[in-house]
Formats: sequence, structure tokens, C-alpha cells
Amino acid sequence: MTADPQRPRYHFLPPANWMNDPNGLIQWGDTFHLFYQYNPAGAYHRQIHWGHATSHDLVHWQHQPLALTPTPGGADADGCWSGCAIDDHGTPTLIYTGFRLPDEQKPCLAVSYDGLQTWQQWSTPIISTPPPNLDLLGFRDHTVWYEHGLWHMLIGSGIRGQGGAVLLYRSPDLRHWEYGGPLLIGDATQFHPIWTGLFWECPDFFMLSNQQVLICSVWDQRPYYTIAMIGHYHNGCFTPHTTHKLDYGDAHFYAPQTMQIRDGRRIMFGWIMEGRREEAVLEAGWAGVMTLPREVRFTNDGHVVTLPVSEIQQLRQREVQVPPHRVMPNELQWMPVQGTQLEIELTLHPPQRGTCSILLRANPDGSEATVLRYDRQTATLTLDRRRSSLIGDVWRDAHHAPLTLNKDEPLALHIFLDASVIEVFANNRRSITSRIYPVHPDSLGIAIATETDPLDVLSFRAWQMASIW
Ligand code: DQQ
Repeated sequence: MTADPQRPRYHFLPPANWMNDPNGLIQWGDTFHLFYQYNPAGAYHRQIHWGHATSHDLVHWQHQPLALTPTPGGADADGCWSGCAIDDHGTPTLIYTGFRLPDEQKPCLAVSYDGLQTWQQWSTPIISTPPPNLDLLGFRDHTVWYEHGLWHMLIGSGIRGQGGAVLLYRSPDLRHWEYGGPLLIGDATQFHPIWTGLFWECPDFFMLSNQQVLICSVWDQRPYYTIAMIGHYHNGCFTPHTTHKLDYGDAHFYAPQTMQIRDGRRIMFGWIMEGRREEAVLEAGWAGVMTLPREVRFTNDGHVVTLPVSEIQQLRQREVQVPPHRVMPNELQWMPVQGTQLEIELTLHPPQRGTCSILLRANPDGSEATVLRYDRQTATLTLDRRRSSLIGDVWRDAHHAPLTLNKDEPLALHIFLDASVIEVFANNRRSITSRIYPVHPDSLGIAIATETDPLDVLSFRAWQMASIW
């Protein structure tokens, strides 16, 4: 599998098989723990276990034995679905969703007495039934915090005929829970500023710079995207004043989870799902990648953004720099760097008229290339995947991120390429995470182009990136 050209080298993923959501993120002592939804039987979503890995720097990971396994006959007989890790006064505790066919979802608990290595899964769920009198589409995924002497928990849900919902519970001991009403119910009939779907998966709820943030993954028969809501939390209710996509790569950035670490940063990992046929995934033998570790921050335009942590810089090797220069219309200007594992930082003055483009993973005639395009008129950054892969059956839809540049503000792009993974950060305030599957062996180049007006490139730096294994 290590010879597979589509397999990332500096993003976390298990040695083989299926992975989806990050779970149970926690810093314990000087170790970071990352658990994840995992099927040890193959590269497909079934009979989900919790995989486990540890790190001292958020970048290099060591695989650990499986943490949670479905219990035959138990509430989690057909899957240990997503959840979180809690420091219960010194005892590592996991709360997760026990799944049983055909569609039973119940909150379950597991405790470790040997420093997060092995876990004792409780035989009975900690909440036996969802709240009555609500027509729920599901009852899954958990985030827990401590407030005013009580544990508080949110469970993701959706109310038939209304929209996504997060349900609030309180407990003195993590074992006995009382329903405290919905924290928030969405409205699936609204499309402005953004449609929030029929179900909210994987809620996460935290304070950031004195503002309350709720993150949910929008679902309706399938994952759509992840939203961030910013607002006021009072008396068990949350009132958002701003809602936006957290990342503009749509379903490729999904089910993220955060943890606050001791130096004060809030760190996030998200699941980057595949964008190719199920047969191709089964043949590859692996599916799903974690994003790079990112820090959650506020932007100066009042959005929540996730940016790569500085620890990633230790992977940089062999820097290439290009001095400031001008690109003329109809010219394809190649940068003196090639590769499948690259970090790129560039700044440019987007032209007043027409678009400018960066070709990534491009072959010499540009017939295979992923195009990152900025249009000043529409203030849109687009990741165009129409020509990303010369093979047929991959997802080719474009991702669009709204990005208004202030007067004289250059476009500042920070791009990570790692085999089939691409993560783009623009002006420290928008991100686009996606998958591309170039197949041409020469699709290694980076080129810059402009449509109508000359384009000034102000700076260009790139690094080959080392493997994390
Ligand atoms: N994945 C888990 C669920 C969650 C979904 C199942 C989100 O708990 O709602 O693997 O991707």
C-alpha cells in the first residue's frame, strides 16, 4: 500500500481499511490522543470500531491497539459510533453512540484504568431512550463539557419536518443524565445564508475569544458540509447570529472535532472523505484521511477558520523560492518545483479584470491539472476539479469560497498537496479541503496563469514535505 501513488504521506490515516470521523480528541499528560471511526475488516463503512493513535507533536503519530469494539448482543453490537473523550477527575472516559441495526442509536460509556490503552465498555447505555414527544431522525454523536458543577452534553439529531437539532443533557456524574431541552433547532426550509440540512451530526460547542461557537456537520441522507454558528449561549439555549461553512471543500471536510490543549490553542481534525468509486476504494484497500492538525481561530471578518498549526513546518525540506515577477495573459508560467508532497506559500496581486489561476499537480501540456482560480469581480476562490484526473469516475464538482480582498490586499495562498489530498488556505480566513486523483505520472508541476490582465506575483516559496511515518 505504501507504493500507492494516491496514498497521502504526511496526513494521518490508519495502516489500511476504512476510517471516518475523528473521535475522542484529548491531551492527556504530554500525549495527544486521536481516536477515529474504523472498520478493521476492510475499506467500507460497517461494524465500526474506534481506532486509536498517539502523538507528542500533533504531526507524527503512533498507531495503538483498537480502543472500542462492538459488543455482541450489546447496545453497540453493530457499531461504536462517534463520540468524545472526557477527563472525569483523573479517569479517562469515552462517551460514544452505540449503534444497533436496523437503526438504534444509544449513548454509551467506556472507561480506562490503564492510561487510555484498554477500555471497559459499559453494558447498558447511559440514556435508555431519546426524549419523548420529539419526532427524531436519529440520536447520535456527543460533546461534553463541565459548567456550574454539572456535566453538560450535546447529542446530534434532526426533528422531522423542522431541521437539524442539538439536544442538551446535564449530569452530576456522566452516568445519569437529565434532558434539558434542545440547545438549538435548525430550519430546513431556509436557504439563506446557508441551508442547514435535516440532521446535525457531530456537534462541537466551545468558547473562542469570548464568543460561543457551535459546529455541526450537515446531513440529509448523505454528508453535505460542516457549518459554524457563532452566537450567544444563555440558559441552555444558543442563539446564532452568524452561520457559515467552516470549510468550502463541502463533504470532503466533515465531522470535525476539536480539543483545547494546554497552551490554550483549540485544535481541530476533520475527516477528508474519498471522492472516487466504491470499487476503486475497495481495490485500494484504504479509505479516509485526517486533515492536517489545525487551529481554530476567528478571522477579522467575523468567521471561524481553521488554519494549519506551526508544528507542520518541521516536515519542510528543500525550499524553493521565486523572486517577484510578472505573468502575461495566455502564458503558462511554470514554477521550478515538482512533486506529490508539497507545501506552497504564494502571494499575488489578482488582476482587476479576468481571473488568475494556479495549476496544481499539472502535467506538461496542462491536460491534467487541478485549477485554483480567483475572480476579483465575483470575489470567489474556486477549486476546479474538472481536469484533476484523466480517469473517469471521480468527483469533479468545483468548490467555491467567497473571498473579498480589501483594497491593495494581495491574494495569499497556502497550499498543501499530499498525493490525493489538497488543503488550501486563503488569506488566513477561508479553507478548501478536497480530494484529487491525478493519474498521469508527469502530473507534478505548478504553473501560474492570468486570463486578461498581467498578473504580479509578489512571492513564491515551496517545500518538499517529509513523510510523518
Ligand atoms: N459517522 C458516525 C456517526 C456520525 C457520522 C458513524 C458522521 O456517529 O453521525 O460512523 O460522519
